[in-house]
Amino acid sequence: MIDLYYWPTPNGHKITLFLEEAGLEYTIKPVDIGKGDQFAAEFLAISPNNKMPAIVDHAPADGGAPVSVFESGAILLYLAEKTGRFLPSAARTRVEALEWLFWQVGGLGPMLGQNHHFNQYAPEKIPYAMDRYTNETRRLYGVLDKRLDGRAFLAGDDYSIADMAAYPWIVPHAKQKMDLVDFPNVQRWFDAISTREATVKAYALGPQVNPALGQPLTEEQRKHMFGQPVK
Ligand SMILES: N[C@@H](CCC(=O)N[C@@H](CS)C(=O)NCC(=O)O)C(=O)O
Repeated sequence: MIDLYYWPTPNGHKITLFLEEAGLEYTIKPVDIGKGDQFAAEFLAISPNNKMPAIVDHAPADGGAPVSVFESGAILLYLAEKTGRFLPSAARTRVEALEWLFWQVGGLGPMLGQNHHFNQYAPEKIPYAMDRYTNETRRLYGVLDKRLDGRAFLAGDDYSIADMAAYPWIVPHAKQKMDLVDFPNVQRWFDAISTREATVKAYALGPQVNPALGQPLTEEQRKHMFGQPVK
């Protein structure tokens, strides 16, 4: 059994996408980042960077003590290795999946996260920052579109953890000021993933875990999410 420390955000969705695809049993442990759950000592013991997602695998492959993993890319890789699924085994395609997984966690996620911050959440409208991250988002969508030209998925013919990492960041494309009409390969890939049964199930969990999903943030939520104390 796997405990998934989760809140329905793009990084959280990555892991429910995998768990639903693989049909692994898991229990959701909500981490309400708007209430500050990410700073609780028990959570920090699992995820020292005070961010979800994280998992605890109570039945690791070696049969030993439970294994905890933080960072969405590390979790996807751990789960792929545990199940032998969604990561090609041939060295050449495997490294391609890893390249695009790392591209997501090191580039697409952080840059689009700043897009969300400055376009949606920042208390002041800062045109330089809004333009900077909207332009960077457009550039990254272009990179994704080029990669998907002539390929069904990021690592080739098969859906992999690289796609599971990238897809949730493309879901809010309208809020990022992107139009998928400008990125036809991304549109095709996006539609193919959106209609997978596991994707539908994973996204249905969002409003169950956070009934206020999609509503504007309250001052209290902003304080916990963007005003973290530095120790
Ligand atoms: N690099 C991390 C990023 C995770 C992340 O940014 N999580 C956000 C929500 S999407 C979070 O937990 N924020 C709470 C906080 O920063 O206090 C990963 O890929 O897992």
